[in-house]
Amino acid sequence: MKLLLAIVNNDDSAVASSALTEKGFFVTKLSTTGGFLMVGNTTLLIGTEDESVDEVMKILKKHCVTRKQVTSPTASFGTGLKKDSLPREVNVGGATVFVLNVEKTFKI
Ligand code: 2BA
Repeated sequence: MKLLLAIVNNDDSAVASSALTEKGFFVTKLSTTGGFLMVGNTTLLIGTEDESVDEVMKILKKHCVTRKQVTSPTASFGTGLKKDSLPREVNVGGATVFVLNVEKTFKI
C-alpha cells in the first residue's frame, strides 16, 4: 500500500478531490501553506493500493493546473527578510506528489 501526499493549488483541490472520490479513492484534505510564497495550498492524503498509484497520478494531472504566481517580498521568509528583494514570478504546481510506502493500515 502507498500513501500519496499531493500538494495542490487551493483552486484545484475541490475538483481533484471530487474526481478521486468518484473513482472510489479515499481522500483527506489538509489546509497547508507553502514555505516559499507563504500562501495557502492544499495537501491531499490518499491511501491506496500500489497498482492504483498511476490512476491517482492521472487524475491529479488532469485536474491540477500549473500557474504563475508572484512572490511577495514582505510575506516570504525565504526572500522577504532581504531589503533588496523584488517580487518575482514563479511557476506553481499543478501538483507536487510524494509517494510513501505504508507498512500497515488499521481502521478500528
Ligand atoms: P511554495 O513553497 O510556496 O512554493 C511555490 C513555488 O515557488 C514552487 O512551486 C516553486 O516554483 C517556487 N519555489 C519554491 N521553493 C523555492 C526555492 N527555495 N527557490 C526558488 N523557487 C522556489 P512548486 O514547486 O510547484 O511547489 C508548490 C508547493 O508545493 C510549494 O509551495 C510547497 O508548499 C510544496 N512543495 C513543493 N516542493 C516541495 C518539497 N520538495 N518539499 C515540501 N513541499 C514542497
